[in-house]
This record gives sequence, C-alpha cells and structure tokens, in this order.
Amino acid sequence: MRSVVVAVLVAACGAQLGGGGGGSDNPADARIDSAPADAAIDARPCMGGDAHMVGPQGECLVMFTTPATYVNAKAACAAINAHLAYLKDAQLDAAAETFVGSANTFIGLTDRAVEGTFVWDDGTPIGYANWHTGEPNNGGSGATYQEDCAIIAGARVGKQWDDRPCDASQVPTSGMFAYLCQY
Ligand SMILES: [Ca+2]
Ligand SMILES: [Ca+2]
Repeated sequence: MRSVVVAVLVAACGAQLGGGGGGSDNPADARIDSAPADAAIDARPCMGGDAHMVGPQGECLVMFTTPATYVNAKAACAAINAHLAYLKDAQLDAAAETFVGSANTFIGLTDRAVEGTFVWDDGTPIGYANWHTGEPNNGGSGATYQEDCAIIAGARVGKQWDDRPCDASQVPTSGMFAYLCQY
C-alpha cells in the first residue's frame, strides 16, 4: 500500500515539475523520501480565510483579518492544516506584502526561543530577510516589553518586516494582529 502511495506522489510531483522543464528532480525526491507515508503533496484547492491567493510557487496564502495573538493565530492556521506564512524568498515575500495590504500581519517568524535569533516556525534559520530599517529592535532602547514575533508591517510606509509583541500582555495596545496562513 505504501509503495502505491509513493508512486502516486511521484507521479503527481512529476506532473507538477513537467511544466518547468529541465529542473533537477532531486529536491522533490528528497522531500518525498523524508515525508511521513501519509503526508501527501497538498493538492487542496486554495481557499478559505477572509481572502486567499495562490503564491508564485503554488503556495496557498490565506489571510485572516480579525486580530489575534501570535499563539492563537498559529493555532488558527493549524486548524486549517496550514501554518503561519514562511516568507523565505523575495518572490513570495513580495506577493504576500502586496496581498495583506495595509494590515499589520503576523507571519511564522519569531525570536521567542533565543532573543535576537529569529527562526521560522518550522525551525529553519532565517536566510532571506526583509526587515524594515531599524528592525528588528525588540521594542527599541529602553523598552519595558519584548518584541518577539514578526509581522509584515502593512501599516508602515514601505511595509517590510517588524518585530512586535506576540500578545497584548505587556502592551495592551499591541500584540494582536491580522495573520497570514500558508499551505
Ligand atoms: Ca525579541
Ligand atoms: Ca520592532
């Protein structure tokens, strides 16, 4: 049974890669090899949220505009078998920043584990980054609170990323934002 599932996955992946032409098959193979047997390539249609769009690599980005804490936003993404967005390249980041408009929007990037070291929620160290000038600043000098969760700063001129409080426990007027899920 398992070999049948893998064969289907390989076939589906081959079909996806077919349009690109000439690319190496190795990354896709590695993904299949390391995936749990039941982790099918996500063939769901892109849907849900207050708005959704298909990203440059076929990702589905799902926008929720009702402000939530980072923890609740992360849980809400998990509830639709998604995760807070990982904007690991400029192409996806640009698409996401346009998509969220002027809303300050949580993505799946924090330095909650080690202050000053931002990692994506899947444990990947930050590579591509698009911080707003002066960010991340953990609230700036003299701040009496922590900023450990990254947002697309939709409300700032030029947007880009900013670290903000993960919830409203330390700053009642901050810490709850719209959020962007991805699958
Ligand atoms: Ca921080
Ligand atoms: Ca900041």
